Amino acid sequence: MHDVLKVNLMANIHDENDHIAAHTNEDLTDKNIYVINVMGAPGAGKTTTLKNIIKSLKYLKPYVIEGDIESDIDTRDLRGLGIDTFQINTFGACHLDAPMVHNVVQNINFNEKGVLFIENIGNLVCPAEFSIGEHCKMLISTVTEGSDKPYKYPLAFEKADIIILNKTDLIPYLNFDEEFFMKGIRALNKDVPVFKVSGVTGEGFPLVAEWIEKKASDEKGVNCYHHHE
Ligand SMILES: Nc1nc2c(ncn2[C@@H]2O[C@H](COP(=O)(O)OP(=O)(O)OP(=O)(O)O)[C@@H](O)[C@H]2O)c(=O)[nH]1
Ligand SMILES: [Mg+2]
Repeated sequence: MHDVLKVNLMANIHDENDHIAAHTNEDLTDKNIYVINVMGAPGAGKTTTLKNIIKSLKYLKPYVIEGDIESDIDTRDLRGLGIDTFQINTFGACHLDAPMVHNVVQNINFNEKGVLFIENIGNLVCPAEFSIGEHCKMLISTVTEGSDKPYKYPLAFEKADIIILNKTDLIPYLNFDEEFFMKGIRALNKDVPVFKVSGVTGEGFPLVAEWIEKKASDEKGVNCYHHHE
């Protein structure tokens, strides 16, 4: 395809996506729902981390949308814990987009103020390119992926409003270089908070939950959606 045509086509896709994302964001802000786009590689521990953060929430009701290419394994897991969870299957697409999320959100009865976690497709590249109506992007990175990930997959680290470093219980068995990891993050994203957690020891989740509840209350009623540049 001609390069100029391709660039214009991509710009149109992003404009249309962002228009719908802004609409979802406004609608959910009005309903006092704080929306978090949860991103990370396959198996980074997105679902495990969500379960642990949700246990530590004090004031906000949790809602979850599970994005998966196929299967409802994570949705059944969360529903089994009594968490209001809704499924999106993309049947091939490597990321969620704003229309998919908008369709599901329209049918959810948000009966209490809360936080909506949207677990994106396990992928460290594509989800970072598409807004889906979130107030905040959470990136889950793990010590098992290696400390060079901010250098190799910069966009996700650059766009994140909060970064979770997961599976810290495994550090003794790996050669994870935390200083190198942090240096890579700081080159891309000067002020992003980085929380260390472990689903095995339970370390770190109360601080993450506290951060979320503070952000949600600071931004409650405010449309803080930023347009895609
Ligand atoms: N050792 C250790 N294992 C963990 C931790 N968190 C998650 N796991 C394990 O990592 C595997 C993947 O966790 P999930 O929570 O399913 O990861 P996910 O990112 O939701 O995976 P997908 O939805 O398939 O992309 C599971 O076997 C978890 O038990 C942790 O903190 N430490
Ligand atoms: Mg999962």
